[in-house]
Amino acid sequence: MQDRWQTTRFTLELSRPLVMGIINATPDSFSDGGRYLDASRAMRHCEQLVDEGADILDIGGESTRPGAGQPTVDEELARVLPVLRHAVTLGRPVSVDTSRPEVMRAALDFGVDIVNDVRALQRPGALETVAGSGAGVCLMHMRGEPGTMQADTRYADVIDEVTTFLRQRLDTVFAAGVALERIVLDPGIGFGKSPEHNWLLLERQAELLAIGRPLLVGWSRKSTLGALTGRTVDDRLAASVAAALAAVQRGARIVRVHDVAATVDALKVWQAAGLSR
Ligand code: HH2
Repeated sequence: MQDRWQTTRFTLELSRPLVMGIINATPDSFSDGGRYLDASRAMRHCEQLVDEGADILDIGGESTRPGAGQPTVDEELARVLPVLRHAVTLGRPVSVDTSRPEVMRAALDFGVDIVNDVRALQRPGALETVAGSGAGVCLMHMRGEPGTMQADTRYADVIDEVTTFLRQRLDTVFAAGVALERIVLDPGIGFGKSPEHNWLLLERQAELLAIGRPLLVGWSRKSTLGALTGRTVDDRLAASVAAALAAVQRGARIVRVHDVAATVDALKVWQAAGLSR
């Protein structure tokens, strides 16, 4: 079923595009690093994003920006758990942005609804952890590791490589016992890709949709938008909203964004204009 995402507590109808609001409880995220490292500020930010109309809250404790260092498991747990515990009380599905099975397990114990893994459940133990839960999952394509992924961004055929990878991960995760309606896919904008690759992934998004599961995409404030507009990371609101709309117009069903209020407004206009039909 293409238009539904089954998560632990919520069945998300994808008949309209959903907005996933980002909360980075990290010291070093590329756009908001350090702003929400303090748990109480991160909790307030969750509340604010709900007020602004976020459909999903995505909380992470590891920055994946190129060259970012990796926290220890204990550091990552200490960053995200207090925020997750609060977030699950806010009446919206909550996602944990992590690749570590230890963090997934602890988050799932708190009732978190979705595991968003930029490494597509490839770390030992991650697949089993998610399969043994009822959580939704986002499987993302990334080539290499954040520390080095931008060093070599050559592809023979980026569309073929991304679709082949996502199809294989979908098959593997399904075979491990995760029902298809629990899975969404993500091309991983900016993860081991040049701006040209990212634009091509948007232009030819239909080929990713043909895999048969809904697409989640994250263009928000990314450097490809900076390369196009010449704007710094704090000045990419208009470009981020335009990219989210373009992705939705090309069939994405969930957009992962920092600027929830602006994106929600833009999507309301998009729908009122009849573009969703
Ligand atoms: N992008 C980032 C992190 N997690 N997850 C998915 N599914 N898709 C994405 O495109 C994606 C993601 C990077 O953005 P951000 O979280 O703002 O930065 P950082 O990794 O530096 O914390």
